[in-house]
Amino acid sequence: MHDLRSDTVTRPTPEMRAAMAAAEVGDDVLGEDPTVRALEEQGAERLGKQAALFVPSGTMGNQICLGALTRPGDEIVAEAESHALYNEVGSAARLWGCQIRPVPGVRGAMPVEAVERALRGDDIHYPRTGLISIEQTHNYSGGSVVPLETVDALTALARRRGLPVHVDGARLFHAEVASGVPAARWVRDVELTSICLSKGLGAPVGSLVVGSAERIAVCRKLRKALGGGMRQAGVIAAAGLLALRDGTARLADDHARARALALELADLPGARIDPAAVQTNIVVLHVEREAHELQDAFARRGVLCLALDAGRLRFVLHRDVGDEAVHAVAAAARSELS
Ligand code: TLP
Repeated sequence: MHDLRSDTVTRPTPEMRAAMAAAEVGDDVLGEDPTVRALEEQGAERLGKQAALFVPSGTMGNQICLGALTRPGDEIVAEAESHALYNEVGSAARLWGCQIRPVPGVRGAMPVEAVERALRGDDIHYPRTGLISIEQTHNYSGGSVVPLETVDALTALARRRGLPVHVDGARLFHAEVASGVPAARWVRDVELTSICLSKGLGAPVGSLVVGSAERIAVCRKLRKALGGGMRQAGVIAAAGLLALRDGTARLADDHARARALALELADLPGARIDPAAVQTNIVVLHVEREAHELQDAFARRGVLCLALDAGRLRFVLHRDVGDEAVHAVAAAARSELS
């Protein structure tokens, strides 16, 4: 089976397992786990911020950011197909009493004029706009990089309007590798960022929330409230350290394979993809045949992928799939779509 459902499916490398077995640990809720502390320090440094917090998942990372930056009744402006809106079980509402105002993006990038129009004035009927959230790279639009000019325009707008900004940087390092612009620059003017160690970087578990020391102290308390305070978490942070150190070095291979796959899929009847739009490790194919049905048909041909909805199939490149997976997808697609 070639598993391209997600870059979350990677297994820890032998080096990670060895580091996990040997990790020095302590009680992290008491701030005494040296491996977790090292991971938090190195994560903060990579993003040019004062502090970081190790959390179990990207979803918890995002939700802690939303909770730290809003108050109940607020509206959060986010892209219409963002993970926070689509795939976090309504948690902005469940946990923080916030609603999300969807702004459709162009390849995941919310136009700054549209965001400005979405910000609420002080009419008595309106909620307060509390936060702007940006997803980098943007998953459902096919791993596209939200351009730096857009990020800068959105953070400038937020500053003018006294609003904080959150970046869901589950795949921020893919943007770094695709653009050559360092991750720290991408989030320079952002209050809180969450990054995932367990996607393209290849750790088995874990994410980091990164920001100022003051905000991370607030996040630490929210993590505890959500039951995310982990004890001897150095056992998993040890793999996270290797993911952070080594994980970005091979992302360019995933990007190249994603482009190669997009080119293979580009001319098939019954499907549509713009290969030029494939900038990182995700390929989203628009299909005429029902996508869940196709997902099952691909699985019968040894290829696992994910139907995003009735009309889209997603293939994600990652460390545990190589060129042979690209050929297998192309062969399955030729059989099922032609
Ligand atoms: N995304 C998963 C699924 O939930 C769709 C995937 O396979 O891509 N932000 C972004 C942009 C994400 O893509 C994801 C995971 C998360 C946050 C949440 O991370 P986890 O799964 O660690 O909670």
